[in-house]
Amino acid sequence: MNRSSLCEIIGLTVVLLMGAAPLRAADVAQETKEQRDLRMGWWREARFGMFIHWGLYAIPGGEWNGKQVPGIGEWIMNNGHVPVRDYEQLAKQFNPTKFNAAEWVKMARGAGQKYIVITSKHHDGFCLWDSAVSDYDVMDATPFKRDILKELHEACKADGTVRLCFYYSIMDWHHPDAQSINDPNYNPSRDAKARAKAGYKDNPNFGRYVENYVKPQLKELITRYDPGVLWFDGEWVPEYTEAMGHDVYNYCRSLKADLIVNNRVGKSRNSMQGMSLSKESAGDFGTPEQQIPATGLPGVDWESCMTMNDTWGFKKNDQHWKSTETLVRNLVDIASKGGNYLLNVGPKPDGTFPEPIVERLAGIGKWMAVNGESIYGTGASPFTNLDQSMRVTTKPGTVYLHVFEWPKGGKVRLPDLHREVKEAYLLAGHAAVKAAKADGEIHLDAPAAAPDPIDSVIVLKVEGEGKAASQ
Ligand code: FHN
Repeated sequence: MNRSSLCEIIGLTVVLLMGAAPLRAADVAQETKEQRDLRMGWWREARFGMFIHWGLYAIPGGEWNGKQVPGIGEWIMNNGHVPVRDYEQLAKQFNPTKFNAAEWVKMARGAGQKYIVITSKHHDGFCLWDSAVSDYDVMDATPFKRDILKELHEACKADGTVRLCFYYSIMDWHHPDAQSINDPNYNPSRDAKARAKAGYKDNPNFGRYVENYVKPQLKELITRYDPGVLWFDGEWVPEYTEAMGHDVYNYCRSLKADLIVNNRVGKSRNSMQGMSLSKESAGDFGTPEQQIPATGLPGVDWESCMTMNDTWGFKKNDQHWKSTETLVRNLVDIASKGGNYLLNVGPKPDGTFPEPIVERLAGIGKWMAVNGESIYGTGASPFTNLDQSMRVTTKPGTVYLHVFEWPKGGKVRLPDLHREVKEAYLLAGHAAVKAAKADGEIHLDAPAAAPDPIDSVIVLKVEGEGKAASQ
């Protein structure tokens, strides 16, 4: 047995033991690199997940009293200045009779997505599960009276390939101890000056909200539905502090030792738009949003969350859809920088996905069915200035060359890898590709016709197990 597998077994044993006994904050802080690598393992392998923004806001779908409300669909209560008492009436209309958890999981699996992150509770405070600490939930406030998260948990368990994860908003426009005391709908700006100008007053009971509402809800979500990730958001409210973030992080991990938590459990987004993890901030991965960091986030785990159109929650009139080509190339670009891609779906009020989303998920799935091995479990490219028509992802001993624009005659040129290329072939169909070193480059003579119009992958088997050398 070699050393690395022995370490893995030791690490696994320790994590399993840690899993058995509740973790103390000190245990969390003492996590070794091996233990962390083990805990993050499935998430790094997954590389591609489905974000789902679904809740009462799907019903108005961007319109209120017959008028279009600007901005993202799930913010309609705030952007439309809808009084809480009017907005909460939507619960009486929430009856997504076409909701089918197994169908949703099947679509994620079909697209090649290995995890689902669904809004258990967004900023509006409405809960998609049967919460013992709230009546503002799908079981008590709606005619639907089905525990959506429970059904998704069961569907993911039955499927066995897609992990269920939860988004949870710290900001809450409905709970009296959390909502703005200036005006329940007022979203405390992330900018302190703007807050001061608006005369924003902190809610003096926010600490009670965290202790008596947030933590009990997190305990319900973690102990009932076994999520892989807790994806926090709405952390920018001024009453929520980094210290609270560390406490909530440790609390969640004490309930489930191998849980993964994003960096918005703390306040690191404020430093670099959530793009990096500072040592003093809580959380396990960075969360760049609607962007792909130009050079990735070297040295930290990170995940780009992005929409397919311009809204997270469903909006009837947002037809500004990204092409399947763009979505696949985003996935490849992110993986080539060592990140995960969390691609969003905003289901309709009846529980089905908008047709343009269904089409795009199928198109991505078609590409992933052939080329998934060049994404799952890969690491970042060793190159810093590759031609923009190409990307590289890597595994030990293997380089995946992604060619977006197929060159004339199939003559592909790659900077020198400083490693012998033992074999080269097309990932689609495995046709051999001639590889030779010349003029400080690798010359690949591939078929004249591109194997795939979106991204054709050439596999290079290289000498040695280490990462290919950078330029
Ligand atoms: O305000 C939310 C927004 O509605 C959406 O949930 C995004 C997704 O990451 N997060 C916040 C904006 O950063």
